[in-house]
Amino acid sequence: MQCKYNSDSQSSQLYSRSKEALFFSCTNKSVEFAISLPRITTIPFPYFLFLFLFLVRSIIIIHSVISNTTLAMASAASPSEITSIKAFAESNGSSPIPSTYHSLTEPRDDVADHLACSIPVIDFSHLTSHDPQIHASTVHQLANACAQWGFFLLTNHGISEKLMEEVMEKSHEFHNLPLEEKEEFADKGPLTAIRHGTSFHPQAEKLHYWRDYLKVITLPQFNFPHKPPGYKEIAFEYSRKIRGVARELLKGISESLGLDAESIIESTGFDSGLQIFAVNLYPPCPEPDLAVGLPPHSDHGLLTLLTQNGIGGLQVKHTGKWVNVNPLPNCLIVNTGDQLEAVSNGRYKSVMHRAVLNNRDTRISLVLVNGPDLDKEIGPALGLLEKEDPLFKTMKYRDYFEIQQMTRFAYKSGLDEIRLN
Ligand SMILES: O=C(O)CCC(=O)C(=O)O
Repeated sequence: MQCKYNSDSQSSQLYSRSKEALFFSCTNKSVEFAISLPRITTIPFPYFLFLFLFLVRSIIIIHSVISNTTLAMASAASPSEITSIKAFAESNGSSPIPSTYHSLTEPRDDVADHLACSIPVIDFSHLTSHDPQIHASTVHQLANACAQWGFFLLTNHGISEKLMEEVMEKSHEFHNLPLEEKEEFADKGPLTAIRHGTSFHPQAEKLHYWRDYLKVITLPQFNFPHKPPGYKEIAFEYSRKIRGVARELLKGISESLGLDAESIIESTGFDSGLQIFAVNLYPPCPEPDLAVGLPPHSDHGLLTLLTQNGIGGLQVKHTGKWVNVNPLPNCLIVNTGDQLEAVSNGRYKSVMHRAVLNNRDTRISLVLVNGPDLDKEIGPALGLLEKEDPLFKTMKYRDYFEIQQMTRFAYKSGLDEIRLN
């Protein structure tokens, strides 16, 4: 390459500074560039510096755009491949979450905190009391709790603290099993006996939810994973105790509607009914203001009984506002489901609730949905229809369950599909 020095001392210096770079360019690339070299050497130093810095900055910008695009592509591609949000969260650390997990629609902090302490508390031992006055007054409280909130805290339910701690501990152990150990339970559809998965329904939904779950049908037949050791036995005991509590609550609820105590149990075939035992795990989320553990939804059964590992996150919609559910120690959180709204002919609403996240602690909730017999036709209780018109169609719980599973992705209540008028 032939290059001449300019006699101007500033430009000469410049030339020698730029020589190395040009040398590489020339050897690797074009002759044209070598030809234009003499003109570059005549550019005054400030302009050259400006051009040089501009070039460096452009390279940095282009590099960052390329690497962000690569990241975004990886994020967009990965959610459908995420089979466990727990595993993903552990590897992702505090990095931004994939945009498909930006599923929080209403701010989680926009809550009516002053209402949290108004969530009704029902003393179960009073409901089962042989003292007619104590029992009657508790039935009255139950009526108000179901009609006004659809949510209440249940104390003195008779399930030992030890059993509740053990089932929680085993549930944590289950979620801590290596992924390959849980593969045999991979979700194969809503009425499969045992299913492990993540989010709501990753294949069908557009936005994903920061939750892993184990869902097991524990009634009318008991199913459960055979690992970790001892989990199945503890879960059996817990499932049956919860069913007993739900049965007593339904008797009180029947009475509160002016029906015979056994009326709802008989008309729904409750004693051969469905129970789904769900174990939700919500790992800490680095962006809890963007993601949600579970979107607003109602439950399909009659009564849901929930307990958690001391970490809050459940919110209930009450008079148009989200309210944090702050449980009392060792209580159960109870909510009314769609089937109870239908049976009570709309008197006891199935209430929307959701699970929000935090960036510190893993939250676990044990959620036992107690429903009617899948093959029983369910509709407004006949005793109520003596004085009022039915508000819901009567249909088999199995058929309703299918409708509900389909509508939940559209954030609609399955009840809208069976409402009359
Ligand atoms: O984890 C919670 O608090 C809510 C769980 C729930 O609503 C569900 O599993 O349907």
